[in-house]
Amino acid sequence: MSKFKFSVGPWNVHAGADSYGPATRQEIDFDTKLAKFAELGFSAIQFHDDDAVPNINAYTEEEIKEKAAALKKKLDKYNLAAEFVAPRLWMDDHTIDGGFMSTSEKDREYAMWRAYRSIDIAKELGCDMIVLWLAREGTLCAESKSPVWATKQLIAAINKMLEYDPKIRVCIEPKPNEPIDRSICGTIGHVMAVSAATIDPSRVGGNLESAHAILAGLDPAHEIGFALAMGKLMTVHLNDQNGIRYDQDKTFGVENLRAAFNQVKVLKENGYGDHGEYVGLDVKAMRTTRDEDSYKHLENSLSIFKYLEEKADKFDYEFQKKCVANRDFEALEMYVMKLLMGVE
Ligand code: XUL
Ligand code: MN
Repeated sequence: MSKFKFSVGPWNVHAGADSYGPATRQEIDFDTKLAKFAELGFSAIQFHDDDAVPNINAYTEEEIKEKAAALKKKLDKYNLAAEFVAPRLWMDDHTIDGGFMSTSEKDREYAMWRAYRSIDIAKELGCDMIVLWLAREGTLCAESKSPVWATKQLIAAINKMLEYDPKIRVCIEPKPNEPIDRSICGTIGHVMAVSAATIDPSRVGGNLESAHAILAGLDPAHEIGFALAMGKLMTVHLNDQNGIRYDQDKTFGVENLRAAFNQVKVLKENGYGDHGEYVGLDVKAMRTTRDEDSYKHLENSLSIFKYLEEKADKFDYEFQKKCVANRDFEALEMYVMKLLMGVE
Protein backbone atom coordinates (compact mmCIF):
# COMPACT_ATOMS: atom_id res chain seq x y z
CA MET A 1 0.00 0.00 0.00
CA SER A 2 1.50 3.27 -1.09
CA LYS A 3 1.84 6.04 1.47
CA PHE A 4 1.33 8.58 -1.30
CA LYS A 5 -1.70 10.08 -3.10
CA PHE A 6 -1.48 10.52 -6.85
CA SER A 7 -2.72 13.18 -9.27
CA VAL A 8 -2.95 13.55 -13.04
CA GLY A 9 -4.15 16.06 -15.66
CA PRO A 10 -6.57 15.47 -18.55
CA TRP A 11 -3.73 16.35 -20.99
CA ASN A 12 -1.88 13.21 -19.84
CA VAL A 13 -4.21 11.15 -22.01
CA HIS A 14 -3.95 12.56 -25.51
CA ALA A 15 -4.42 11.53 -29.11
CA GLY A 16 -0.74 11.45 -30.08
CA ALA A 17 -0.38 14.45 -32.40
CA ASP A 18 3.07 16.07 -32.37
CA SER A 19 4.73 18.95 -34.23
CA TYR A 20 5.40 16.66 -37.19
CA GLY A 21 2.24 14.64 -37.59
CA PRO A 22 -1.45 14.31 -36.81
CA ALA A 23 -3.22 12.34 -34.10
CA THR A 24 -2.81 8.56 -34.03
CA ARG A 25 -5.55 7.75 -31.51
CA GLN A 26 -9.18 8.77 -30.93
CA GLU A 27 -9.76 11.70 -28.57
CA ILE A 28 -11.22 10.52 -25.29
CA ASP A 29 -13.84 12.77 -23.75
CA PHE A 30 -13.27 14.43 -20.40
CA ASP A 31 -15.91 12.48 -18.44
CA THR A 32 -14.56 9.14 -19.64
CA LYS A 33 -11.06 10.21 -18.55
CA LEU A 34 -12.30 11.21 -15.09
CA ALA A 35 -13.99 7.85 -14.54
CA LYS A 36 -10.85 6.01 -15.66
CA PHE A 37 -8.52 8.17 -13.52
CA ALA A 38 -10.64 7.33 -10.47
CA GLU A 39 -10.62 3.64 -11.40
CA LEU A 40 -6.81 3.67 -11.74
CA GLY A 41 -6.51 4.97 -8.18
CA PHE A 42 -5.80 8.67 -8.70
CA SER A 43 -7.04 10.93 -5.88
CA ALA A 44 -6.86 14.33 -7.57
CA ILE A 45 -7.04 16.02 -10.95
CA GLN A 46 -4.82 18.86 -12.17
CA PHE A 47 -6.42 21.42 -14.46
CA HIS A 48 -5.53 24.12 -16.89
CA ASP A 49 -8.09 26.93 -16.61
CA ASP A 50 -9.56 25.96 -19.97
CA ASP A 51 -9.61 22.25 -19.13
CA ALA A 52 -11.97 23.28 -16.33
CA VAL A 53 -13.87 25.87 -18.39
CA PRO A 54 -13.37 25.22 -22.13
CA ASN A 55 -13.61 28.27 -24.37
CA ILE A 56 -12.96 30.47 -21.34
CA ASN A 57 -12.67 33.75 -23.32
CA ALA A 58 -16.34 33.53 -24.25
CA TYR A 59 -17.63 33.85 -20.69
CA THR A 60 -18.06 36.49 -18.02
CA GLU A 61 -16.37 36.13 -14.65
CA GLU A 62 -19.66 34.98 -13.09
CA GLU A 63 -20.30 32.43 -15.84
CA ILE A 64 -16.79 31.03 -15.39
CA LYS A 65 -17.42 30.53 -11.67
CA GLU A 66 -20.75 28.82 -12.38
CA LYS A 67 -19.12 26.42 -14.83
CA ALA A 68 -16.36 25.64 -12.33
CA ALA A 69 -18.98 24.95 -9.65
CA ALA A 70 -20.67 22.47 -12.00
CA LEU A 71 -17.31 20.76 -12.58
CA LYS A 72 -16.80 20.46 -8.82
CA LYS A 73 -20.03 18.43 -8.61
CA LYS A 74 -18.72 16.10 -11.31
CA LEU A 75 -15.43 15.62 -9.41
CA ASP A 76 -17.36 14.90 -6.22
CA LYS A 77 -19.26 12.16 -8.04
CA TYR A 78 -15.96 10.33 -8.62
CA ASN A 79 -14.58 11.25 -5.21
CA LEU A 80 -11.76 13.17 -6.93
CA ALA A 81 -10.21 16.36 -5.54
CA ALA A 82 -8.83 19.22 -7.66
CA GLU A 83 -5.13 19.75 -6.99
CA PHE A 84 -4.46 22.97 -8.90
CA VAL A 85 -5.50 25.21 -11.76
CA ALA A 86 -2.90 26.47 -14.27
CA PRO A 87 -3.58 29.38 -16.65
CA ARG A 88 -2.81 28.07 -20.14
CA LEU A 89 -0.87 31.07 -21.38
CA TRP A 90 0.56 29.56 -24.53
CA MET A 91 -2.35 28.71 -26.86
CA ASP A 92 -4.17 32.01 -27.14
CA ASP A 93 -3.59 34.75 -29.73
CA HIS A 94 -2.91 37.14 -26.83
CA THR A 95 0.06 35.07 -25.63
CA ILE A 96 2.14 34.78 -28.80
CA ASP A 97 5.01 36.73 -27.18
CA GLY A 98 4.41 35.38 -23.66
CA GLY A 99 2.01 36.27 -20.86
CA PHE A 100 3.19 38.18 -17.81
CA MET A 101 6.30 39.36 -19.65
CA SER A 102 4.82 39.92 -23.09
CA THR A 103 6.11 43.07 -24.78
CA SER A 104 2.47 44.09 -25.33
CA GLU A 105 0.79 45.79 -22.36
CA LYS A 106 -2.65 44.66 -23.55
CA ASP A 107 -1.46 41.06 -23.69
CA ARG A 108 0.06 41.32 -20.21
CA GLU A 109 -3.35 42.45 -18.97
CA TYR A 110 -4.93 39.46 -20.69
CA ALA A 111 -2.44 37.14 -18.92
CA MET A 112 -3.45 38.64 -15.56
CA TRP A 113 -7.12 38.15 -16.48
CA ARG A 114 -6.39 34.43 -17.04
CA ALA A 115 -4.44 34.23 -13.76
CA TYR A 116 -7.33 35.82 -11.81
CA ARG A 117 -9.85 33.52 -13.50
CA SER A 118 -7.64 30.53 -12.62
CA ILE A 119 -7.76 31.63 -8.98
CA ASP A 120 -11.57 31.99 -9.17
CA ILE A 121 -11.84 28.50 -10.69
CA ALA A 122 -9.50 27.01 -8.07
CA LYS A 123 -11.69 28.43 -5.30
CA GLU A 124 -14.83 26.95 -6.85
CA LEU A 125 -13.07 23.59 -7.16
CA GLY A 126 -12.03 23.70 -3.50
CA CYS A 127 -8.28 24.04 -4.02
CA ASP A 128 -5.87 26.81 -3.04
CA MET A 129 -3.10 26.47 -5.60
CA ILE A 130 -2.39 27.74 -9.07
CA VAL A 131 0.53 26.46 -11.12
CA LEU A 132 2.47 28.67 -13.48
CA TRP A 133 4.22 26.73 -16.21
CA LEU A 134 5.86 29.72 -17.88
CA ALA A 135 5.76 28.25 -21.38
CA ARG A 136 6.40 31.36 -23.48
CA GLU A 137 7.97 33.55 -20.78
CA GLY A 138 11.44 34.31 -22.07
CA THR A 139 12.84 35.09 -25.48
CA LEU A 140 13.02 33.59 -28.94
CA CYS A 141 15.24 36.51 -29.93
CA ALA A 142 17.58 37.31 -27.05
CA GLU A 143 17.59 41.06 -27.75
CA SER A 144 13.79 41.33 -27.86
CA LYS A 145 13.39 41.87 -24.12
CA SER A 146 15.59 42.47 -21.13
CA PRO A 147 15.90 39.50 -18.77
CA VAL A 148 16.01 41.98 -15.87
CA TRP A 149 12.73 43.61 -16.91
CA ALA A 150 11.17 40.21 -17.64
CA THR A 151 12.11 38.80 -14.21
CA LYS A 152 10.66 41.88 -12.50
CA GLN A 153 7.45 41.53 -14.53
CA LEU A 154 7.07 37.97 -13.28
CA ILE A 155 7.53 39.01 -9.65
CA ALA A 156 5.04 41.88 -10.06
CA ALA A 157 2.48 39.53 -11.66
CA ILE A 158 2.80 37.01 -8.81
CA ASN A 159 2.41 39.79 -6.25
CA LYS A 160 -0.86 40.82 -7.91
CA MET A 161 -2.11 37.19 -7.66
CA LEU A 162 -1.14 37.06 -3.96
CA GLU A 163 -3.01 40.31 -3.38
CA TYR A 164 -6.06 39.19 -5.39
CA ASP A 165 -6.65 36.30 -3.01
CA PRO A 166 -5.09 36.20 0.47
CA LYS A 167 -5.28 32.36 0.58
CA ILE A 168 -4.02 31.41 -2.87
CA ARG A 169 -0.65 29.68 -3.23
CA VAL A 170 1.35 30.22 -6.40
CA CYS A 171 3.44 27.28 -7.57
CA ILE A 172 5.93 27.83 -10.39
CA GLU A 173 6.82 24.87 -12.63
CA PRO A 174 10.26 25.73 -13.97
CA LYS A 175 11.56 24.61 -17.36
CA PRO A 176 14.76 25.87 -19.00
CA ASN A 177 13.50 25.94 -22.60
CA GLU A 178 10.84 24.68 -25.05
CA PRO A 179 8.76 26.14 -26.52
CA ILE A 180 10.81 29.22 -25.62
CA ASP A 181 14.50 29.39 -26.51
CA ARG A 182 15.75 31.06 -23.32
CA SER A 183 13.35 30.96 -20.41
CA ILE A 184 13.09 33.20 -17.39
CA CYS A 185 13.00 31.07 -14.22
CA GLY A 186 14.41 27.82 -15.63
CA THR A 187 15.15 25.79 -12.49
CA ILE A 188 13.84 25.23 -8.98
CA GLY A 189 16.68 27.47 -7.73
CA HIS A 190 15.26 30.32 -9.82
CA VAL A 191 11.83 29.57 -8.34
CA MET A 192 13.20 29.90 -4.80
CA ALA A 193 14.78 33.25 -5.66
CA VAL A 194 11.57 34.55 -7.24
CA SER A 195 9.61 33.32 -4.22
CA ALA A 196 11.91 35.22 -1.85
CA ALA A 197 11.40 38.41 -3.88
CA THR A 198 7.59 38.37 -3.62
CA ILE A 199 5.40 40.00 -0.96
CA ASP A 200 4.61 36.62 0.64
CA PRO A 201 7.29 33.95 0.07
CA SER A 202 5.36 31.48 2.25
CA ARG A 203 2.74 31.27 -0.52
CA VAL A 204 5.10 30.92 -3.48
CA GLY A 205 6.80 27.60 -4.18
CA GLY A 206 7.63 25.12 -6.89
CA ASN A 207 6.47 22.14 -8.92
CA LEU A 208 9.52 20.07 -9.82
CA GLU A 209 9.13 18.11 -13.05
CA SER A 210 11.72 15.36 -13.54
CA ALA A 211 12.02 15.93 -17.31
CA HIS A 212 12.43 19.70 -16.90
CA ALA A 213 15.29 19.22 -14.41
CA ILE A 214 17.00 16.80 -16.80
CA LEU A 215 16.57 19.32 -19.65
CA ALA A 216 18.47 21.80 -17.46
CA GLY A 217 21.23 19.18 -16.99
CA LEU A 218 20.25 18.68 -13.33
CA ASP A 219 19.33 15.69 -11.20
CA PRO A 220 15.60 15.61 -10.36
CA ALA A 221 16.08 14.08 -6.88
CA HIS A 222 18.53 16.84 -5.93
CA GLU A 223 16.17 19.50 -7.24
CA ILE A 224 13.35 17.95 -5.19
CA GLY A 225 15.67 17.88 -2.18
CA PHE A 226 16.57 21.56 -2.63
CA ALA A 227 12.91 22.62 -2.70
CA LEU A 228 12.10 20.37 0.28
CA ALA A 229 14.96 21.92 2.27
CA MET A 230 13.39 25.32 1.61
CA GLY A 231 9.94 24.04 2.62
CA LYS A 232 8.63 25.03 -0.79
CA LEU A 233 7.90 21.85 -2.75
CA MET A 234 4.19 22.31 -3.41
CA THR A 235 3.82 19.48 -5.93
CA VAL A 236 5.84 17.33 -8.35
CA HIS A 237 5.47 16.26 -11.97
CA LEU A 238 7.24 12.93 -12.11
CA ASN A 239 8.15 11.48 -15.49
CA ASP A 240 11.35 10.61 -17.36
CA GLN A 241 13.46 12.05 -20.12
CA ASN A 242 16.30 10.78 -22.30
CA GLY A 243 18.88 13.51 -21.88
CA ILE A 244 18.89 17.04 -23.23
CA ARG A 245 16.55 16.97 -26.22
CA TYR A 246 12.86 17.71 -26.84
CA ASP A 247 10.55 17.37 -23.82
CA GLN A 248 9.51 13.73 -23.73
CA ASP A 249 7.30 13.22 -20.65
CA LYS A 250 8.16 9.52 -20.62
CA THR A 251 6.76 6.99 -18.21
CA PHE A 252 8.31 7.48 -14.77
CA GLY A 253 11.56 5.55 -14.37
CA VAL A 254 11.90 4.06 -17.85
CA GLU A 255 15.09 5.93 -18.76
CA ASN A 256 16.96 6.05 -15.46
CA LEU A 257 15.69 3.72 -12.76
CA ARG A 258 18.31 4.78 -10.21
CA ALA A 259 17.43 8.46 -10.65
CA ALA A 260 13.73 7.54 -10.32
CA PHE A 261 14.46 5.52 -7.16
CA ASN A 262 16.23 8.50 -5.64
CA GLN A 263 13.23 10.73 -6.39
CA VAL A 264 10.91 8.33 -4.57
CA LYS A 265 13.44 7.96 -1.74
CA VAL A 266 13.88 11.70 -1.14
CA LEU A 267 10.10 12.25 -1.16
CA LYS A 268 9.55 9.39 1.28
CA GLU A 269 12.40 10.32 3.63
CA ASN A 270 11.19 13.89 3.97
CA GLY A 271 7.50 13.38 4.68
CA TYR A 272 6.30 14.59 1.29
CA GLY A 273 2.53 14.16 1.31
CA ASP A 274 2.12 14.74 5.06
CA HIS A 275 0.58 18.14 4.36
CA GLY A 276 -1.67 16.92 1.57
CA GLU A 277 0.84 17.11 -1.30
CA TYR A 278 0.15 14.82 -4.25
CA VAL A 279 2.54 12.88 -6.46
CA GLY A 280 1.62 14.20 -9.90
CA LEU A 281 2.47 12.10 -12.94
CA ASP A 282 3.02 14.31 -15.99
CA VAL A 283 3.52 11.51 -18.48
CA LYS A 284 2.48 11.05 -22.11
CA ALA A 285 1.90 7.95 -24.20
CA MET A 286 4.18 7.30 -27.15
CA ARG A 287 2.77 8.32 -30.53
CA THR A 288 2.83 4.67 -31.61
CA THR A 289 0.54 3.58 -28.75
CA ARG A 290 -2.79 2.11 -29.86
CA ASP A 291 -6.21 3.28 -28.68
CA GLU A 292 -6.72 0.35 -26.31
CA ASP A 293 -3.52 1.27 -24.48
CA SER A 294 -4.29 4.99 -24.05
CA TYR A 295 -3.79 4.79 -20.25
CA LYS A 296 -0.92 2.27 -20.17
CA HIS A 297 1.78 4.91 -19.54
CA LEU A 298 -0.16 6.09 -16.48
CA GLU A 299 -0.69 2.56 -15.18
CA ASN A 300 2.99 1.79 -15.76
CA SER A 301 4.14 5.01 -14.06
CA LEU A 302 1.99 4.24 -11.02
CA SER A 303 3.32 0.67 -10.86
CA ILE A 304 6.94 1.72 -11.25
CA PHE A 305 6.56 4.39 -8.55
CA LYS A 306 5.01 1.85 -6.15
CA TYR A 307 7.67 -0.81 -6.87
CA LEU A 308 10.34 1.81 -6.19
CA GLU A 309 8.53 2.79 -3.00
CA GLU A 310 8.89 -0.85 -1.88
CA LYS A 311 12.59 -0.69 -2.72
CA ALA A 312 12.90 2.54 -0.71
CA ASP A 313 11.12 0.83 2.24
CA LYS A 314 13.70 -1.94 2.08
CA PHE A 315 16.70 0.40 1.88
CA ASP A 316 19.22 -0.68 4.56
CA TYR A 317 20.18 2.53 6.38
CA GLU A 318 22.49 0.62 8.76
CA PHE A 319 24.49 -0.70 5.83
CA GLN A 320 24.50 2.77 4.26
CA LYS A 321 25.88 4.22 7.53
CA LYS A 322 28.64 1.62 7.66
CA CYS A 323 29.61 2.29 4.03
CA VAL A 324 29.72 6.03 4.69
CA ALA A 325 31.83 5.54 7.84
CA ASN A 326 34.29 3.42 5.82
CA ARG A 327 34.07 5.79 2.86
CA ASP A 328 33.19 2.69 0.87
CA PHE A 329 30.93 4.18 -1.75
CA GLU A 330 31.76 1.36 -4.19
CA ALA A 331 29.98 -1.06 -1.84
CA LEU A 332 27.08 1.35 -1.28
CA GLU A 333 26.61 1.88 -5.01
CA MET A 334 26.68 -1.87 -5.68
CA TYR A 335 24.16 -2.40 -2.88
CA VAL A 336 21.78 0.08 -4.57
CA MET A 337 22.28 -1.62 -7.95
CA LYS A 338 21.53 -5.05 -6.45
CA LEU A 339 18.50 -3.67 -4.63
CA LEU A 340 17.13 -2.27 -7.90
CA MET A 341 17.96 -5.43 -9.87
CA GLY A 342 16.37 -7.63 -7.21
CA VAL A 343 19.49 -9.75 -6.72
CA GLU A 344 20.32 -8.82 -3.09
C1 XUL B 1 5.05 21.35 -20.04
C2 XUL B 1 4.42 20.78 -18.88
C3 XUL B 1 2.97 21.05 -18.75
C4 XUL B 1 2.58 21.59 -17.43
C5 XUL B 1 1.12 21.88 -17.30
O1 XUL B 1 6.32 20.93 -20.26
O2 XUL B 1 5.02 20.07 -18.11
O3 XUL B 1 2.28 19.87 -18.90
O4 XUL B 1 2.89 20.62 -16.49
O5 XUL B 1 0.77 22.98 -17.97
MN1 MN C 1 4.56 19.41 -16.15
